Amino acid sequence: PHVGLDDLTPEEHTKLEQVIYKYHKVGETISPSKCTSMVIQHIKAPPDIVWGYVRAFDKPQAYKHFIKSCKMKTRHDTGVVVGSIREVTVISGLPAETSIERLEMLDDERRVLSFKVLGGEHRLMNYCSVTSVNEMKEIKGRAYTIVVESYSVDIPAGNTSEETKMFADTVVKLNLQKLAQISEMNST
Ligand code: A9S
Repeated sequence: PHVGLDDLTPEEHTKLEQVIYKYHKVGETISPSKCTSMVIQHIKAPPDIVWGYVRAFDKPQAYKHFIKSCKMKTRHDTGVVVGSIREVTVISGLPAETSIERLEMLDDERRVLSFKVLGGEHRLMNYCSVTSVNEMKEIKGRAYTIVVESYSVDIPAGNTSEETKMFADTVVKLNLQKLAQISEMNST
């Protein structure tokens, strides 16, 4: 189950072990109709800058590809809180139109966000992800960040677990690359 952990140094692995165990559900048994995975991204920027993009549940298009717009479906005057629901509209060319998503966790102290797909017109039903933004301290160096993103999703009828993982991993990887790009641009 140590998906995506190969790119970590032993020090990074030790530092992330707790977070991964606690928030990214490694080792949990899941139903055969679901697919899970984890993607890791190094970012040469301080975690606060990265977290600023990740925590903005009402502006996913800032760092996510494929999203044209986002509209909050819940009241806005208290700000975005756990339970807030957004509707994202997807760019053309994908087998998707919209997605309805609820904020499940927003922990500013540990920098962890989780959301869950409630519905919409697409094939990733019950998609649920956890994103943690982790500060890594280099000895005598600058702080950098490792983002860990894990998810689980229903395997759509007619697809295999491998196909589902390939598709969702690709989207997550592209999003985390864009997150790295804009964070690094913003911190130099
Ligand atoms: O939004 C994310 O963080 C991750 C994923 C995998 C999102 C996927 C997606 O938004 C599309 C990009 C539109 C692809 C959903 C929910 C369904 C898709 O088919």
